[in-house]
Amino acid sequence: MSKTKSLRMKIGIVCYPTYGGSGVVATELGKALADRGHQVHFITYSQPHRLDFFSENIVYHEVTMKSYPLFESSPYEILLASKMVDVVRHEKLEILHVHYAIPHASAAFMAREILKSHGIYIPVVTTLHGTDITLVGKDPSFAPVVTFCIHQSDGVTAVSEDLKKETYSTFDIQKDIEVIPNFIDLARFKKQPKEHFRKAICPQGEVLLVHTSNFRKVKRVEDVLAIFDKVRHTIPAKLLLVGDGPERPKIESICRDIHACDDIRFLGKLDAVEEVLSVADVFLMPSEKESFGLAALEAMACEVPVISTNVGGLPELNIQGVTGFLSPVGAVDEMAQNTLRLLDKDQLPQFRKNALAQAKKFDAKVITPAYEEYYRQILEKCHSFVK
Ligand code: GMT
Repeated sequence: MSKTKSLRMKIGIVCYPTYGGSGVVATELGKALADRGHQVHFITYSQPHRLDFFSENIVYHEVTMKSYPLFESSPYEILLASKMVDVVRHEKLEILHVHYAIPHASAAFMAREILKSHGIYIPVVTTLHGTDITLVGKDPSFAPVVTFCIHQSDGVTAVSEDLKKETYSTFDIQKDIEVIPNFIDLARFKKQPKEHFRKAICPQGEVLLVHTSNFRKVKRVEDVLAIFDKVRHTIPAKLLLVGDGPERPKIESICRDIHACDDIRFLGKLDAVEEVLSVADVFLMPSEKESFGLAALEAMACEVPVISTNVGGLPELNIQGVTGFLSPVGAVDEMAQNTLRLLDKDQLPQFRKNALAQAKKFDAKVITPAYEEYYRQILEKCHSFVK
């Protein structure tokens, strides 16, 4: 598997520390690499929320915000680049892995150029996560910098084949992009016996639908409610909404309009999402765009089949008629019909088994060595041209 297993590396990881797929993937990757003996240095503006424990192989470096009367906001990219220079020099890092192109890839480029003047070449790997390409990155106000920085990175990975394709079609990029998908810690995300919780939520034996997201427009949470509303008119049902974000007030107001407040619970930014997934029957992901769909993978690992749209990387994860069903964006009638198909007592157990089998293909134990191997290739390539 990994030729690098015995080669311990000093790796810098830069990510968004907030709730959100890219930060979760970056943090979980750092933890897995630390478990495999590498020294991992996280560089960001606050402690990543899944990094709340001690590990002898993990160090956290905070980028301190600075203000000055002339600045409207803190110049984060410059502060981050300066911190990267400092950490690379003093901790003798061998590779920098930045997650989400904006602004991490450009800050890393700046840091790498500064370090050259100190006689140090630090290879930079950029992982594209999705909205950095599909929404924000393609905006003309960002596109020239994103294109340049992707080119300048020593290595580029994307979390799905579809994101790789979209990157090539959106930007003028000739560089090789390696696809390394999202992954899951199967020791944490597994179906747990939480029947007491299920009884509390579904006292009359109702079916239970779950949605997890950051409640941004792109997640189309209003479609979750539309699907749920159609399902509950056929079969008694409850809905749990995990997460929070800008669309929440609108979603709360829809709940009132459709008189569903007693059947829907908002759980907020819950850390132990696997406990909720353990009692769910179906997971709903009607996103407008989704480069991979980490939240759906978490559900599948807990044996919950998925109703999703057929956009982006979702067809690489959710297999039509096997682990759930896929529909065009906004096709809420079809998604509601398919939810009812999944809930059929004779069908659901097999869908649950299939979902788990599919999740196993994205086991962190398989994907972490793929990143190690990729780092090794990039280090070899960079060492040969630096020599
Ligand atoms: O959309 C989110 O949930 C957040 C976003 C992020 O960048 O933090 O997630 C993106 O990256 C995840 C991890 O690689 C992917 O699993 C998500 O599909 C992707 N989101 C979108 O493409 C909308």
